[in-house]
Amino acid sequence: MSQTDTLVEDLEQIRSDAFVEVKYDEAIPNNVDLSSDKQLLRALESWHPAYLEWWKDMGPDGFQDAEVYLRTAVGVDPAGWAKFGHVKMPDYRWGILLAPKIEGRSVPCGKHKGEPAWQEVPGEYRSLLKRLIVVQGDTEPASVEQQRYLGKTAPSLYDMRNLFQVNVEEGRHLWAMVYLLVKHFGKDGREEAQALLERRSGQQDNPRILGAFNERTPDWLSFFMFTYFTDRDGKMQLAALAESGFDPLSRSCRFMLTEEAHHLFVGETGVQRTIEATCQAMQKAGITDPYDVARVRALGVVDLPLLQRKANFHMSVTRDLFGSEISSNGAEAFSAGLKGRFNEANLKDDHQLHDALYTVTRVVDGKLVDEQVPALRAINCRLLDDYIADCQGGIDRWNKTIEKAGIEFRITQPYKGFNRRIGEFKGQRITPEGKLVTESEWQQGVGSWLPNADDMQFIASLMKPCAEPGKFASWIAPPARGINNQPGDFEYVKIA
Ligand code: BYC
Ligand code: FE
Ligand code: FE
Repeated sequence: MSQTDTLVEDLEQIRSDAFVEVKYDEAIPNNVDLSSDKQLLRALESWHPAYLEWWKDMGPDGFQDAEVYLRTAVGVDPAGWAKFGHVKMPDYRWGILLAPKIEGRSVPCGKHKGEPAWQEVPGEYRSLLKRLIVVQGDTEPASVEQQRYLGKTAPSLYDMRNLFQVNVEEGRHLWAMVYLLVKHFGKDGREEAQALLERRSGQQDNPRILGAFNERTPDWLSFFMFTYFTDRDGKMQLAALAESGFDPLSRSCRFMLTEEAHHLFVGETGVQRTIEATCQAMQKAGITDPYDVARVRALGVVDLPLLQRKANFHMSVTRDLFGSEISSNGAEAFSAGLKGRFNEANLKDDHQLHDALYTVTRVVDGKLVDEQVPALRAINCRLLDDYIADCQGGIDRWNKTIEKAGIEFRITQPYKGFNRRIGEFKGQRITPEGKLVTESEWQQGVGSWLPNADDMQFIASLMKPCAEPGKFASWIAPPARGINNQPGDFEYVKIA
């Protein structure tokens, strides 16, 4: 019996356990009683083959027949929601899972605060709500497309498995949004669901909606930075949407957040292990100067200044994903009660922001100035500030490793306005230290602030695949422990 069969058997077992209400005997695993809504079921069943076709065309290139040690969501109970086993990715059970309904839940913010949460789409906000769901949905397949060639250069089977785990779950996140579109938005919802399979990351004539999702993720350092910084936008936006007064969206996002934690873990530990390998190699070679780049690179590890430039790129591009700091769209989504703030329920204010102000940094007459603006209009700025604070934890842990190795170097976050294309700082030239500079000063400095051609070439030269169980490429240290406590030489991916 193959491992896949065992997994299916385990799932059967779990299905029969009374406490789990996820149905795995249906074509589309779900805990939303799909079988009782024939029209919805038909719509999803007709989308399913198109999804699989998209997955085969745009999902992990060259590994569709590999058996991957994946976790599958089998319930929404926080104590035991996942099951592990080797599966071929196209056979992954992409399901529709909502977090449990909270009885008596009300709209948490905005002008409808305190009214019962909506179970159906509030007519007056239909198009705004649909737009939010479409934008959220669009990022999920985009990231899979961006990462589709990485399997071939994986630094280990462990890392390859983590990549594929993230990929299948981003696929499931697409399902989550498509379910909402198809169930709640009729014909145009079905059209949007189709369009989500048609846009392509980086494609000229039909690109993905948001900027960062059209950038390339050409190498594993980019992947780890992306999963640390850009999946963290996912965390923040999902947390804000989990506060939605539209209850089905809230419940979808609450469950998605459970999966998101692993994506952030992959990013944080990926960068962490890269730093570990660098510090160990430097110590062994007796190099203490982090700027002795040629010697560090000769050791087959990533120099720390390059890591900083990579981080600068991913942070600045991701900050653009929060939209303009001052935004009428943001204000409307909040006052309509469609999208809350980070941690809305625990904030101590009126949750309506009647007379509240918020400090936004703007560029006025060639200077950076802090202005008090109505908090309602600064909703995006606030989420961005919360995001920047949330990024710091992992950076501090990375720095601990560098400090322990006795190397004088610290990874820092660049100034908020550095390298921005959206919002208040768009069109300005601002250094990572937060100094407004001229175009020529920018051109002079940019090679030391953002990855330059040399950097990218060097990173590419490190991307030698390492697919022997328990072995790792030179530039990355092994993880502290295996996935689901598997031993170090576990065969996470059985390459066909
Ligand atoms: N690129 O008032 P504005 C994730 C557009 S990540 C291109 O400034 P608004 C994941 C904007 O669409 C989380 N266009 O901003 C992570 C609007 O266009 P329209 C994704 C941009 O609307 C890793 C116009 O500019 N989820 O899950 O308040 C792997 C003016 O907009 C950009 C969400 O984003 C940009 N960067 O806020 C996998 C949540 N920024 O409508 C997955 C849902 C803005 O005038 N989305 N524009 O044509 C939202 O909440 C909002 O749409 C945004 C923008 C926060 C994105
Ligand atoms: Fe996602
Ligand atoms: Fe994610």
